[in-house]
Amino acid sequence: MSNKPIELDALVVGAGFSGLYQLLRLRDNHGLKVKAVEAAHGVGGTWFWNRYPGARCDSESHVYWYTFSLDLMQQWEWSERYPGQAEILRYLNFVADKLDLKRDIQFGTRVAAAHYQQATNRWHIRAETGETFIAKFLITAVGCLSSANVPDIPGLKTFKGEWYHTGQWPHEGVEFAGKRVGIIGTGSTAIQAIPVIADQAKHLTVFQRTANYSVPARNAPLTADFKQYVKRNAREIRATTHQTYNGMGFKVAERKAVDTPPEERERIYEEAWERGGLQFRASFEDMLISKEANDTAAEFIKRKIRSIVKDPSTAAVLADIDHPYAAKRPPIDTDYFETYNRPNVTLVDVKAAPIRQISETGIRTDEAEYPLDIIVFATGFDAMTGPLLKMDIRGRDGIALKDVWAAGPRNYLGLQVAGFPNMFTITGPGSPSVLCNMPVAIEQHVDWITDCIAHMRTNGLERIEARADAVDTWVSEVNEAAARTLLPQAKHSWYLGANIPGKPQVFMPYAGGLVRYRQICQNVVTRGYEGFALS
Ligand code: NA7
Repeated sequence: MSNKPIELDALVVGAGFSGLYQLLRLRDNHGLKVKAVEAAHGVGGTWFWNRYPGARCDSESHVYWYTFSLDLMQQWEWSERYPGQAEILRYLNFVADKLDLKRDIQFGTRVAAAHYQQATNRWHIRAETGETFIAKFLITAVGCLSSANVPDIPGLKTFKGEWYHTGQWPHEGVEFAGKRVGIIGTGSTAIQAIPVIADQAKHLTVFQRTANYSVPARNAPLTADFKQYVKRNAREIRATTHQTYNGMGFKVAERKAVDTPPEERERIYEEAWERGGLQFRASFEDMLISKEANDTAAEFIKRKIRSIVKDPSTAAVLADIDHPYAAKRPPIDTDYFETYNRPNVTLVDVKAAPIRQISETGIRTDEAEYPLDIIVFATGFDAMTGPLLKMDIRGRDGIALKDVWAAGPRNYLGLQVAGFPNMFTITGPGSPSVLCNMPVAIEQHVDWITDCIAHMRTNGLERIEARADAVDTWVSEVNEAAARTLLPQAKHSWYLGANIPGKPQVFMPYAGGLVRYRQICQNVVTRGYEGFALS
C-alpha cells in the first residue's frame, strides 16, 4: 500500500443504497473522478451487516429498489412481498455489477478522520488502514442505523457464553439448536428475530424494557400476476412513490378516525390488520396528529395482543404500551405475538425489574437470574448522528463536528453543516429519510447533491457552504414539523436519541414528509441555492 494520497474530485463514504447511487451519478453522469470507500468487504451497507435471523425489509419489495432506471426495474424480480436480507444483498450486488461500480469502491476501508483544509479547499481523509485521500467533495453515505448500540451492562466481559449484536451478525450464522437464548430488546429487529430464534432454540427468554406495537406483515411469495403487474406498471409505481407522504406505494386515507363511527372504524382497522404491513398507519389521516385518533388504533392493537397471547399476565406486559402508535418506528411481524404461546418462550419485564448484571452464566435482573448460552443484543443503534460522529470530522478552522453538534445535530436540509464546506450528508439528521421508504428518499438526496455539484462545475464555483441563518431556520422547521405530529411523544425513541445514555435528546428526522421536503429542496435551487454561500 502506498502512502501517497489518492486525489479525487469526490470521495463517497459507504457503499450501501446511498453510496452506490452517488458513485454512479457523479462518475457516469458527470465524469468526476470519484471513489467510494466502504468498511465492509462487500456492498450493501445495512443489508451487509444485518444478517440476524428474520432480517427483512418493512417496505414492500416493489417499492424498495432504485427507480432511476426503468430498464433496471425490468431486469430485477423480487420473490416475496417484503424482501429478505439475503435477497436485498443479491439485488445490490446485481446493481453494482450491472453498472460496474465495484471497480471504484475500495472495500475494507473505514474512514477514521476527514479534515477540511481551507487553504486548498480540499478534504483530507484518512482511513483506519492509514491510506489517505484528498477530495474536493466529501459525501457521507454512512447510513443512519449503522452504529450498533451494545448497552454497557456490568459483567458482559465475564459472560462465558456467546453474545451478538443483531447489526453485527456473524456471516456464518449462529447455531441456536439446543441452546438457552436470551434476547434483549423489543424493537423492529427483535420483533423480526424472536419468532425465528424461538423456532430453533431450546428456550428463548425475551427481556422487554419498553412494550411495543406490532402489526402482521402478511409476508408471502409474490404471484406471477403481481410480478407482471410490477413490470408493466414500473413507471406508475415510481410516480406513486414520488407523490406519497413517505415514499411508500400506498396513500394515506383521506378520512379522520375521530369522525368515523366506532363500528366503521373497527371494520377499517380489521381490514388493515388482515391486509398487513405499514399500511395500517395509513388507515386514517389524523392517526399521527391527534391523540384521540391515535388512541383508537392503539386500543385496537392492544386488544389484538390480548386476544392472541393466551397467558393473561404475559399479554398484559406486552400490551402495557405507553407511547402513541407509530410514534416510535412501527414494527411489522410474522407471528410475533403468537410466539409467546410457545412453551419454550418466556417474557421478562425489565421495566419492572431492570437488568442489573451479566454474570458468567446469564442475565441477572433485580428479581431473578436467567441462565443462558447465547445473548442476542437487539438493542438498536446510535441512530443518525452516531455513524457521522464516529469519524473525526473537522471543518473550517479545525472545528470538530462533535463540538458543533454537542447539543444535538444542526444542519441545513439535512444535507450540509455550516462550517463544513463541500461536505454533504445523505440520510443525515434533519432529513426525512428514516420516516420514509429509504431508497426513494436516498434517490432524492443523491440527485439533489449531484445536481448541485454539476451546477458548481458549470458555473466555475469551487465551494458551497450552508449559511448559519439557514441552519437556524431549518432546525426550527424540523422542530415545528415534529411538533405538528405525535412523534415526539414517544420518549424512548431513537428518533429522539433517547436510547443512547448521555445523547442530547433532540427530535432528529424531518417529519414534514418527502413531498414537502422535495419541494423545499427544489425551491432552494430555484432561488439560486438560497441559504448556501457559493464561491
Ligand atoms: P430499536 O428500535 O432502537 O430497539 C431497541 C430495543 O432494545 C428497544 O426495545 C430498547 O428498549 C431495547 N434496549 C436498548 N437498550 C436496552 C437495555 N440496556 N436494556 C434493555 N433493553 C434495551 O432498534 P431496532 O434494531 O429494533 O430497530 C432499529 C431500526 O432498524 C428500526 O426502527 C427500523 O427502522 C430498522 P427501549 O425502547 O429503549 O426501552
